[in-house]
Amino acid sequence: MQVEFVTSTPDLRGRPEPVLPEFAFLGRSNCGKSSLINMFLDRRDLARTSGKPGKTRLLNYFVVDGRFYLVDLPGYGFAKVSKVQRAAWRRLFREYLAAQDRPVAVFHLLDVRHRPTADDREVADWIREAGHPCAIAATKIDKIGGPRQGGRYREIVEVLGADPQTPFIPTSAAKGMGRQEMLAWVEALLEANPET
Ligand SMILES: Nc1nc2c(ncn2[C@@H]2O[C@H](COP(=O)(O)OP(=O)(O)OP(=O)(O)O)[C@@H](O)[C@H]2O)c(=O)[nH]1
Ligand SMILES: [Mg+2]
Repeated sequence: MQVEFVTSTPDLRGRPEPVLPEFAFLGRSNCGKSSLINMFLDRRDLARTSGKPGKTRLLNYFVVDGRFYLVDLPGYGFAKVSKVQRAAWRRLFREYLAAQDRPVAVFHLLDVRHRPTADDREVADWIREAGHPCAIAATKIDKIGGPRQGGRYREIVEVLGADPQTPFIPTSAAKGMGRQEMLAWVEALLEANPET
């Protein structure tokens, strides 16, 4: 897998050319997003290394094998942000998800240990309204014993109101679990949309 950082942009006008399918990683702050992106890309520290002060409101674009973009969005739902920052991320997320001018698919990340919050539900609604293909990735599954996992997965699907057809991928960045399933979903979508 060949990965290059492309650009960081605070708004949709700064999205890179050429247009390629975009796989956006969305999740609550501390859900394990940077760790999962690094695991998915098979890089130790790529998601962090794009970081500069203020990165929290930027869309970070990586190009993978020249075929698709991985888009790292700011983590949402962090309790300590100001009203102004919260409004800014809502606007950025809404704009990004509502735009229909680029092919977008979403990995929605949820920490397996926590019941999805109102923020998680709202983001799930925006993804659905936009009609983007979406896979749910439960993160940090190594933190939960096997017998409890099924119940956690069902709760996530239920609370989000996800369609039962929605791909659900248990992952652990710590144990390297779920990467093949994520790649398979990406490949299936790329093959289904060869014109993009
Ligand atoms: N056990 C375990 N811990 C994990 C896993 N993924 C992430 N963590 C831990 O969870 C914490 C947050 O991980 P990050 O990857 O930084 O999460 P993030 O969503 O990018 O967080 P912010 O960017 O700060 O919002 C760190 O302490 C990680 O080591 C995992 O698969 N298993
Ligand atoms: Mg992070």
